[in-house]
Parts: sequence; C-alpha cells; structure tokens
Amino acid sequence: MMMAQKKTQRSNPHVNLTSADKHPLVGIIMGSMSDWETMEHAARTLKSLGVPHEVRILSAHRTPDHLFEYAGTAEDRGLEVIIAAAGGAAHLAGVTAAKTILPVLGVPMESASLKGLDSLLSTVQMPGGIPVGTLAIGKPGAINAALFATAILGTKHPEFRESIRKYRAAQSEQVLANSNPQGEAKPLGKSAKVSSAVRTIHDVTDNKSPR
Ligand code: RP5
Repeated sequence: MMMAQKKTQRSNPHVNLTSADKHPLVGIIMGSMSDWETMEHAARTLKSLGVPHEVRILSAHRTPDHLFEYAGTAEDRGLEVIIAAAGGAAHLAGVTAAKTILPVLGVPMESASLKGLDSLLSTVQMPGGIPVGTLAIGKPGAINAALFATAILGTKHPEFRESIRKYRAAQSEQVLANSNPQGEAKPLGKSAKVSSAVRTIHDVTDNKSPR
C-alpha cells in the first residue's frame, strides 16, 4: 500500500508529497487537475528544498465546503503556509485567506481565454483586510511561491533559510557556468565545476532556468 502510494506521488496531486515523512508545513491547493501541470513545479521546488508539504485539489466553487474545512483546520493540522493556485475568476486564494490566519500565497494560472490576466487580477486585487501574497502567472509563479513559502518558514526554521541560501548560490553558479551564449562555458566565478546543487536546480526547472 505504502509502496504503491510513493510510486504515484509525482503525477497524482491528490496524494501527499512529503519530505522525509515529516508532517507537512506547506499546503499546495489548486482549483483543478488542469492546474497540476503548472503547480507540479511548486511541489518539485519544495521537495528540492527539503520542505515537507501536501498537495490537494480543492475548488472555491466546485468543492466550497471541503475548501472551508481544509483552510479552517490548516493551522491546527500544523501547516504554516498555504499556496493556492487557480485560474479564471480565481477566488481560491482569497477564500482560503478568509478562512485562515496562515499566510496564503496565490499563484494565478495561465487561462485559455485571457492568458492568465483574469487569474492575476482576481488573485491580486484583494480588498484591504485579507491579504493574499500574489506571485507571477504560471510556472514562474509556482516556483517562486515555493521559494517564498520556504523563506517564510525560514524565519522560524533555520534549516530552510539554509536551503534558500544554497538554492541561490547554485542558481548564481549555474549562470556563471554558462555565461557566454556564443561559445564554450568560461566560468567567471571562483568555482569552475558545476555543483550538485546546480543539478538540483536543473531538476526543478526541467533543465531550464526559472523565467
Ligand atoms: C479554475 O478553473 C481552476 O483553477 C482552473 O485553472 C480553471 C479551469 O478549470 P478546469 O475547467 O480545467 O477544470 O477553477
């Protein structure tokens, strides 16, 4: 049973994706299975940073009661940050924020009709009183939401501050190791060899730098 669950983690957002079997500190929720292709980047980024997390599909309009229960019990269940992704008239992050005092980060999904501008405005334009920290549309927002969530955790858990530090260093190293777009890589930095941390960034971003 346990083995079967682990095997499906990469492709099934209904299943917990936790690091080292610790209880989740970050909850990633999204309005639809169609958001998973984008939000998988948030989950993979958290995984690479060693942040225990869980992933759920919950919709403000399709499963409102379940969303209320999830957001209303998140704090008691030990979550410390929630990442909420939705597209179109994207009210998931705002409704979640209304039901918890945990920090909620919103990721606007790129929509078919308006390329995510609808999602962005719906997520970011919260009236004063209930904040949603809104990231960029799509994959960059998914990656940055994970990094931001980790930075928030880092104010309380020093190990996650170190995870961010390593990620940043590896990111710089990756740029410096490929600094000449016309020719062979001539590292500008101290280190000529690409570290394993750089490979981790490659893993996270599907061999592309975050855009
Ligand atoms: C939102 O509607 C979801 O977050 C998704 O981005 C969008 C479209 O959902 P589907 O019609 O693909 O399920 O609730």
